[in-house]
Amino acid sequence: MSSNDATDLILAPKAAVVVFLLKEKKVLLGRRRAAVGDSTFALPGGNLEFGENFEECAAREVKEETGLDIANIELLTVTNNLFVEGPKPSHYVTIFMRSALANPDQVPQNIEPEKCDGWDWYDWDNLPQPLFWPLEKMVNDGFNPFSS
Ligand code: 8DG
Ligand code: MG
Repeated sequence: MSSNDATDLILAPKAAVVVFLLKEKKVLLGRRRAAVGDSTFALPGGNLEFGENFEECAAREVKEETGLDIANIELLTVTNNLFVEGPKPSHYVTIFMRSALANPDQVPQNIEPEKCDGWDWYDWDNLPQPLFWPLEKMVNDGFNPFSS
């Protein structure tokens, strides 16, 4: 198949940047409203836009989805995820960042209620269920954003 084939473009892998926003021993999660991972708890984040670096994308997505300003943004790890459960398959290279709040007194707002039921802080040792499966897989594999 030629790389100019329209089917190739539609099914091309994409890059997403998602953020472990940490506060004390807690992480910020929201329950998704989406074709992929509906009703599961996930990190804030979204598609990397043309020309952005990972830190810029992390800060933009967190701001767009929660209203929060973040600081100390660092790259943690990358996973490769194929989503076949929805009506349209998708393939994401998911880039996981870590950050802190720019100002610890900020409170998350649910700015995109059509995409999320709401944001809250959850103890890393007592995470809500069900987690979005890419996150669940990392947790089951022993990944810890506090010690990475
Ligand atoms: P955008 O239009 O604002 O750019 O994107 P979005 O609507 O916010 O995208 P998203 O679904 O929240 O994130 C893009 C993809 O990232 C998602 O379809 C699958 C992948 N992804 C993971 N793990 C996680 C996660 O924990 N949270 C989020 N939000 N996305 C994740 O692999
Ligand atoms: Mg998102």
